[in-house]
Amino acid sequence: MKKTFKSLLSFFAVFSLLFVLGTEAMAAKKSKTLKNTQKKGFVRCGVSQGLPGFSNADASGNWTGLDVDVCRAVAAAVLGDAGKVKFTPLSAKERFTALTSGEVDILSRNTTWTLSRDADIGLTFVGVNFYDGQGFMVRKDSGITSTSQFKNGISACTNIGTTTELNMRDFFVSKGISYEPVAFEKADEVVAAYDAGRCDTYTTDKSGLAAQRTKMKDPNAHIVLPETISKEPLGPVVRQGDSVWEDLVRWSLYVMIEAEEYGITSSNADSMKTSENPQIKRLVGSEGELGAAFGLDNEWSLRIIKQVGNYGESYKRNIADTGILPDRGPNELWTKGGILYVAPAR
Ligand SMILES: N[C@@H](CCC(=O)N[C@@H](CS)C(=O)NCC(=O)O)C(=O)O
Repeated sequence: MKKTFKSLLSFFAVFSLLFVLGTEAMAAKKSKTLKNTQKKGFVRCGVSQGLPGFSNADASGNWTGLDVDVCRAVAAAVLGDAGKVKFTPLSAKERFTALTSGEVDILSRNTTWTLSRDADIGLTFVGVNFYDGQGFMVRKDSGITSTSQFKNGISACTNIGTTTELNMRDFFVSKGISYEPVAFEKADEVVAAYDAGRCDTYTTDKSGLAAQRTKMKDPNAHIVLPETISKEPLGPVVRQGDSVWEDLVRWSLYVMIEAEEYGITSSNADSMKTSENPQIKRLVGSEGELGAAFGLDNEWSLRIIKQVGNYGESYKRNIADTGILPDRGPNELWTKGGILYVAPAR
């Protein structure tokens, strides 16, 4: 009898210990970055210094763009308001230090996911929000219609601290063409130099060429050559070491892409709560508990869709309707011939 009582006691002791450890583990899941963001009341987001369609501020300082929307989605999920974002414009050269030093908590700035950046001690890429590749722009009156016409001594304007510089080198070296790089830190300096005729070609991501040409004196005086010389998967980056924050940013982006796949939009999201489809119900929070993993309520994803829209809405608003890149190309859903394919939110 005594023995049974003793073993019962130790069973309860072990059970209570496991219970305490379990709850602590759950609490620890709430990340430091998430806690700080909730305390501050805004998401700290590093963006470009002005790239129409991706991250660009108007005269009153309102930021819009496909990259901006990733940070707005996180703000909607975490703070209930997509407007609660502090944007920090960063040049290509300074962007990673701003993230690792803790000045910003998300870097969403046409940044290419590469091995050396991802494997860097301080950085983690969370996904791709725009599949791109590097291209070249030339003046129409140069008569050049293909990179195969490039000659020795060609001068090329570009940005410091980018994959662009490295790919350009690889390209010209592999073709055996001598070239003169003309590089600046600020993107606007690059555009101004090319526009003023200081170089024969301007090279960057094709999305960047399309966006920056809108700033040129005569956008129609230039053409983007057909060749694509690299892969530039562009996406948001977070600091390494906070896996809950990393997951939260990743799934905020994925929710936007999956919402498009399931036909959930900013205007029909509420009515989708009573859908027959369990996957749609999970995305709008009327079934399952997908927010719990981040320590968030169940409407976190509904808020993203309602306040920011699905990926297609964001693309249309920022990139297609602004005339930057009307055709989605590879950035179309996998169900429609593109390569946008994300893991299922379930
Ligand atoms: N995707 C490339 C290039 C990124 C980049 O900084 N491109 C320039 C040229 S489009 C740019 O974003 N400029 C905009 C700005 O700095 O505001 C990378 O990650 O290195």
